Amino acid sequence: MAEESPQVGIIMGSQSDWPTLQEAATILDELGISYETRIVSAHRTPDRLWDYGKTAAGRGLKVIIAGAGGAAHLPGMMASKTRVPVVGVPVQTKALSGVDSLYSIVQMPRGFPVATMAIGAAGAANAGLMAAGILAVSDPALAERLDAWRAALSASIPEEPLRD
Ligand code: RP5
Repeated sequence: MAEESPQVGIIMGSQSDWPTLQEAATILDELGISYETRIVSAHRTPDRLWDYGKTAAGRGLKVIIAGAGGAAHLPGMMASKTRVPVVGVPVQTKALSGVDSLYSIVQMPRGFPVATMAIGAAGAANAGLMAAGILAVSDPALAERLDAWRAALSASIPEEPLRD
């Protein structure tokens, strides 16, 4: 579902963030949600960030998933540039395990929110599910697919643990 009139933008600060953000893309694929993927760095490509934020709503994006690590200013800067909801994914880092990313993303000033997920792969997958939930509010067919996805996950959890 990549690139076809994308409803969701998945952006990341670096190619090295892709293994994490891929988890969000996988969820969107499973739920049949169109998306695009871009490298947009707050520090290395600030003009690209500016243009992406300026055109996001007009291009029909409904949710932006933004992942970055370390001094992770991408989600917050994107939120300052567009009214499209931004879901932030703190990428795990070697130096500080992603706590740096988390703090950089979560602690936004009043007025410009970022819906901040958990650090790393689980956070990225949840970002995909958060985007799906937002879109499902006005898309009954997607709401049905999301309900089925959630029910399947619940059904996959055994009632009793396996014992050695
Ligand atoms: C951040 O710096 C990126 O989001 C990435 O998580 C981190 C390291 O980037 P690379 O040095 O791997 O390109 O801007």
